[in-house]
Amino acid sequence: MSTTTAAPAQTHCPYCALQCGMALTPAGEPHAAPDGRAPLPVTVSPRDFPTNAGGLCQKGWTSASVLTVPDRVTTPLLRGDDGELAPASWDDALDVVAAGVRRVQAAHGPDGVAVFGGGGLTNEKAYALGKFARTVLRTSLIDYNGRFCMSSAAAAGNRAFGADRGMPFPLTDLGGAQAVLLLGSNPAETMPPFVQHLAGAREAGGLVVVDPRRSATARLADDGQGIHVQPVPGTDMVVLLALTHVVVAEGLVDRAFADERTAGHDDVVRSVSAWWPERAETVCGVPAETLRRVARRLAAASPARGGRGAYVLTGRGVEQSAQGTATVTAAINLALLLGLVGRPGSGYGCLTGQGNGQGGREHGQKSDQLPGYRKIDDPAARAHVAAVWGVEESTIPGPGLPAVALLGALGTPGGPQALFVHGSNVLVSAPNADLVRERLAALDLLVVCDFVPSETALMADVVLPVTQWAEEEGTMTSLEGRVIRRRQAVAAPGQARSELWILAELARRLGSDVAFPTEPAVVFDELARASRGGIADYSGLSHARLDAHEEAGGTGLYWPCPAPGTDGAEHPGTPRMFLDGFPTPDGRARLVPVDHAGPTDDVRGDAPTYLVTGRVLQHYQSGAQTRRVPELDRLVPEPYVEIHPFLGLRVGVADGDRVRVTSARGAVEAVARWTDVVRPEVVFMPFHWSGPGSVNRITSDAVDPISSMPEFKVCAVRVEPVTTTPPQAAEPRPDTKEVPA
Ligand SMILES: Nc1nc2c(c(=O)[nH]1)N[C@H]1C(S)=C(S)[C@@H](COP(=O)(O)OP(=O)(O)OC[C@H]3O[C@@H](n4cnc5c(=O)[nH]c(N)nc54)[C@H](O)[C@@H]3O)O[C@H]1N2
Ligand SMILES: Nc1nc2c(c(=O)[nH]1)N[C@H]1C(S)=C(S)[C@@H](COP(=O)(O)OP(=O)(O)OC[C@H]3O[C@@H](n4cnc5c(=O)[nH]c(N)nc54)[C@H](O)[C@@H]3O)O[C@H]1N2
Ligand code: SF4
Ligand SMILES: [Mo]
Repeated sequence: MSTTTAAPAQTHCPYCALQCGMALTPAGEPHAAPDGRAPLPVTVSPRDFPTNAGGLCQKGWTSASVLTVPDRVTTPLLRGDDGELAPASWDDALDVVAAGVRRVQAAHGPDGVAVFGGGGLTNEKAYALGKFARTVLRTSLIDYNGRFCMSSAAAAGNRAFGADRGMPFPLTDLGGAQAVLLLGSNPAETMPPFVQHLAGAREAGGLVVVDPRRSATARLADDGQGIHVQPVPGTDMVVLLALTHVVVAEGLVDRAFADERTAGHDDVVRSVSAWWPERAETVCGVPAETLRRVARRLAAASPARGGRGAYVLTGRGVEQSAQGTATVTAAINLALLLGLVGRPGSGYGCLTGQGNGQGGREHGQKSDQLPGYRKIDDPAARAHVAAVWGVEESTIPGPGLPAVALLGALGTPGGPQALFVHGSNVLVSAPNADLVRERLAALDLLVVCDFVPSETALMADVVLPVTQWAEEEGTMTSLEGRVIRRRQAVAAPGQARSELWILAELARRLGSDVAFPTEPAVVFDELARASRGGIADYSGLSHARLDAHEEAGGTGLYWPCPAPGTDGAEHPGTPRMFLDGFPTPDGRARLVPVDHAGPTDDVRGDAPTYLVTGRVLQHYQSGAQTRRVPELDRLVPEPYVEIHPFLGLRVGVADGDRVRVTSARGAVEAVARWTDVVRPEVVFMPFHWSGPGSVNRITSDAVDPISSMPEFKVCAVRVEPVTTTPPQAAEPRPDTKEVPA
């Protein structure tokens, strides 16, 4: 691997939405790696960027390892007649893909081909992918893994505020708060450098963490000063309704704010009247006194009561639920009634997860969306984007299917028979994953773009090798809506190519006359034009402006950042949204009454225990990247089940035993870890592995009716010792197959 420049590249971490600043110094001399592995092409060092302030987590520190993993995909792979994947030339591979698309679409029409994108793609790639689907494939069927990630918070934010920017304020604002209510989020493991921004609230005794586990983050609040609220899984709605009840009953509502800046106050007040804390306690298991204490502490921090400010933040623990949109709405209602939104020093935010989870949901890879966070069924939006793309408005398809429904339709009669996957490992990360395996196997053509042979890639007919973060230019949008530059430090190995090039080549082969530029800066300019006038307006931004801004000491610019108006002045970007009003028709935020329904797959006689799922510090998502980093793999090499000793004793599972966890969808097996961080009626499993302990084989694919987000977090299971031989997977796991070099 050769280096393209000797100066350190000022860029950001490849993984999560915190987008910690890092510098990549190309190794002048081959840089020795531990364990006799291939030399690392770059050295990672943290930068002093506002989100991380010089910190990185273990994943960030070791991220360069993924550049040179031994099984990196460096040539296109085609599945041969012998059923094995074998190296092929780009020409042959792309010809096979183009011929497959033509064959499938001739028989099944444009929707015979579907596309699945990812929240890790740069803004440029996400934009190009949405454009490719709509203009070249002309399919309505495109969606992405962001549907798994924050779609409920997005839906609730759009409904309440008229816009969805995960955090409509800079992360560093949190530092000044007197109270932070963190629901279903474990940043101490999922965004470690984020924790420093909670220091102010902690010192003020105002950090409140709501999690059925005493997570690493909950422990930060468990020191007698903060509060750890430990509800029964799936009952956050009840916690929030009770908190709101107390705020109303004790006269803590910010009436001036509610009157001036919100609509729907009376309905919401009525809707919480039946949720007095003692009643809530019987459902959510949180002592009534704790609920009162939390409500009072939040209110005391609110500007209306002279406090220093308070934030309500949500994570996947409350969002990945069939009532996720409603639960986030309840959190927003609470924040609005306390007067916390749209004023400096307070706010509601969602901790968006993936590296470009924010930008990835703005540029048109969502089934119902066009660039600029526009709706695909809005005639004005269609006309605007059609003009930028140079196509007839009528040729842009309408809304397609959201992720779970899309995956469920693959290979069915009338469903899509071909699928492109860009940046997701659905075989491990989608709910009810054994069904997803069946659906992928039923496809006529599966094309996966990746830089590692993920479990999903190993099922493909064609694998196309792509560049990864240190090998490419582009932009990402952090969880705060800050648009930042990803910069190239090294050349890509072998024949790996950018997806921008792949899409352009396919467009040409498929006879499209729509332009697909391959220079990221040029793609960005087009994206900016397409977004102009939309909610997520990037039209005042360009790579050149972002670079110049950074050279002058800046740290990225926030959308909306419209193009200069008649006065020619550059827009400074919008660090804090909603200060002057909400982008709703009447400028007011909407309070929407919601009520508790409970998990779709709730506990019962034969499945009396809750299974909750989530993450560990060392692994990222489906583990496709971090399981290949020896330092991380060594620390957490296999799936496990957190189980309370009381439950362990009752069902006969000792610490270290193999345990079987069975849901209505099937069974998985893993090692039991006795711990009192979980409630006794709850077991917890991280989802980072394939194989017999791959928890998504048993999670529920029930979805939220508004956001279509799956209910990953809570389902009902039976827990028992493994006394018989482990149930074998129906077929050898693809991760055990040999990968050609
Ligand atoms: N190490 C690591 N960091 C990551 C990632 C990763 O895979 N690994 N992924 C990134 C991405 S894409 C995302 S989306 C974020 C996710 O970041 P988080 O939302 O922080 O992560 P999770 O572990 O999925 O869930 C958070 C917590 O929800 C709790 N929980 C489960 N059920 C419930 C419930 O019913 N109610 C409540 N209140 N809590 C519940 C779990 O116990 C867990 O502690 O992390 C990002 N950062
Ligand atoms: N049980 C359970 N399941 C969950 C969750 C949970 O909390 N519990 N969380 C859900 C959430 S929030 C998320 S975000 C999903 C994430 O799960 P996935 O969608 O599977 O995400 P990753 O594991 O990050 O997979 C990304 C894949 O794309 C590749 N990749 C990375 N960058 C690029 C790129 O630029 N181009 C291309 N073509 N490929 C790239 C990586 O190598 C990897 O193979 O999992 C969801 N699944
Ligand atoms: S917190 Fe997120 S962005 Fe920061 S180093 Fe870790 S994985 Fe990377
Ligand atoms: Mo996510």
